[in-house]
This record gives sequence, C-alpha cells and structure tokens, in this order.
Amino acid sequence: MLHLPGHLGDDAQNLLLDEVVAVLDRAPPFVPTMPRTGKPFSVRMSNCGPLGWVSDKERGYRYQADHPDTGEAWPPMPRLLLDLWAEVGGCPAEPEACLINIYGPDAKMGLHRDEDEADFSAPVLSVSLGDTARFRIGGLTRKAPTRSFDLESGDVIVLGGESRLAFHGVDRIKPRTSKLALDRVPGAARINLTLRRVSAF
Ligand code: MD3
Ligand code: FE
Repeated sequence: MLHLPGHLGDDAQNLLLDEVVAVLDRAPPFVPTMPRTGKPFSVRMSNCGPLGWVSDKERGYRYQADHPDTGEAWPPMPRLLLDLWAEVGGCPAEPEACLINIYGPDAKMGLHRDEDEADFSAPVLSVSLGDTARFRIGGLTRKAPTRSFDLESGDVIVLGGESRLAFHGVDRIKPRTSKLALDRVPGAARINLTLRRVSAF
C-alpha cells in the first residue's frame, strides 16, 4: 500500500470536485442495498467510466454499464482521473470503473474486501475529498490484526500487490475537518473516489 498524503493540492481538489458534481448531475447518487437482506448502505454512491459498481437485494454486488435507477450509461471518466491513474497507478491498462462514495457525517463502511473484479493484478487507487476519515486496514483474513490511520482531503492511496486483497473499512468521519466546500453535493461530508480495473488485460 502506498499512501500519498496531500497528493492533490487545493486547486486540484476543487477541479476534481467540479468534475464529480458534473458526473452526479448526470448519474445521481443511489443507495445500494445488501445482497439477500436488502439493508441499505449508509454511504450513497455513483460511478463514472465504462463500468460502475452497484448492489441490491436481488442481484447482489456487481459491475454494470448502466445506472441502477435511470438505466443510463455512466458518464465518462474525467481526464484528470485517467491522468492520475497513469501517474501513480503503475498499470498499463486504463481504469474501467470509478466508484464515487458519498459519506454523510454519520456514514461508515464495514470491514470488507474488494473482490468483485475479475482481475486482481491491477491496483485500486483511492482519492479522498472533504472531511477526514478514520480508515482501517488489516490482512488477508477478517481475523488478521488491523491498523488505523486518517485519510484527509487530497490524499491518494494505491493498493497493489498483497494489499489489493486486504480487509479494510471506514470507521468514522471526523466532522468539519476539511475546508473543501462540498456544499454542492447535498448531504456530503466526505467523497471518496476509487478507480479500478474490472476485467483482465
Ligand atoms: C484497501 N472505499 O469503495 S478507500 C470501497 O473510503 C472502499 O470510501 C473506502 O473501501 C472509502 O471499496 C476506502 C481506500 C481503499 C480502497 C480500496 C481498497 C482501500 C483498499 C482495496 C483493497 C485494500
Ligand atoms: Fe473497499
């Protein structure tokens, strides 16, 4: 795992936020639900790029080319994100999915593994915007010891190699810790973008 604190400066964060707002205008946030139980996530989501991650009670976790509510194709991946992937991803193939996680002040994400992709050789790249998150990462089993650290606005992390299949989650959001104005995204305290390769290359 590579943590690049403050990789994006204030100007880059604001440009990226503009792009996110434009994506959300076309692909509004949806509330994913858990497979089988239908329990709603506390995080709202959207996507850009050819594929998007979605989940619902009936069909579970998956990637698909269209928005689960509108049926429209996801908006294209902004140039800025393709450039960031090329700069720090260390992967010859382009990312296919950018999941946009929108956290309110009380949202969290339980410990899980990202394993819905067909190919784990590509890294996952994450960009944090807005309030600081207390992030937890462990090992390859749920029982392995975990360690926690903060993800701040502008931080980038690259999960490759061993870390690609590590259990991880977000314990809490630290309210009012960022000066980035997220007020154009209703209810958002923090936005995390994860760029992924889904299919083999
Ligand atoms: C470690 N998102 O969308 S980003 C997710 O802050 C997700 O929204 C969190 O976990 C968030 O699946 C964490 C950092 C991250 C992303 C992918 C990983 C850490 C990871 C994949 C493997 C190991
Ligand atoms: Fe994850």
